[in-house]
Amino acid sequence: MLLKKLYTLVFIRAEDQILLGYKKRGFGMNKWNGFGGKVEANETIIEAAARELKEECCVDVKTSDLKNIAHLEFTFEGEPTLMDVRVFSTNIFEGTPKETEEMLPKWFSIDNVPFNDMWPDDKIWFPYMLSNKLFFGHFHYEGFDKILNYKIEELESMETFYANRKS
Ligand code: UAN
Repeated sequence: MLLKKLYTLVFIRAEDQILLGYKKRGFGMNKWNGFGGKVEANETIIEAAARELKEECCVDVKTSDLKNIAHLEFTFEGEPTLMDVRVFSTNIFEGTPKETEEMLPKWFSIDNVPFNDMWPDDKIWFPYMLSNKLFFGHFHYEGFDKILNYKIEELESMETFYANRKS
């Protein structure tokens, strides 16, 4: 039995640029990634996505402007938890990204994503995101550096994916 934990991950896009944050502490430290974290008990997933973005890089988004573009799952050999990560994207935002205690934000050209300083799975699913596809991915790790196996598929719609998924 796997214990599922719900997370958000937000990417801000502007023309051919993507905003990433360098994680300064905690899980994923010293890696570039989108902005996100755990969904709290008192909020919806999309509220958590907007809240984490604001907390981590001081950028405001309206929840209605966040588009759910992917569902990612991560499991780790010998670990009882499944990380259920809801991925969102938008190009509508307010404010200038600012460094916080958690993240150092930086714009990257979509042709120059720093994959060598990111989670190994990002190389596999970023091409889906950058070509505006909807997708599902499951990655099973040994430790934090080695992907033992994975599955990735393009989706027709997120609504259909969630409607057909058994919890
Ligand atoms: O890109 C990611 N890869 C990511 N984003 C949020 N979390 C928790 C993530 N985990 C991985 N790989 C384990």
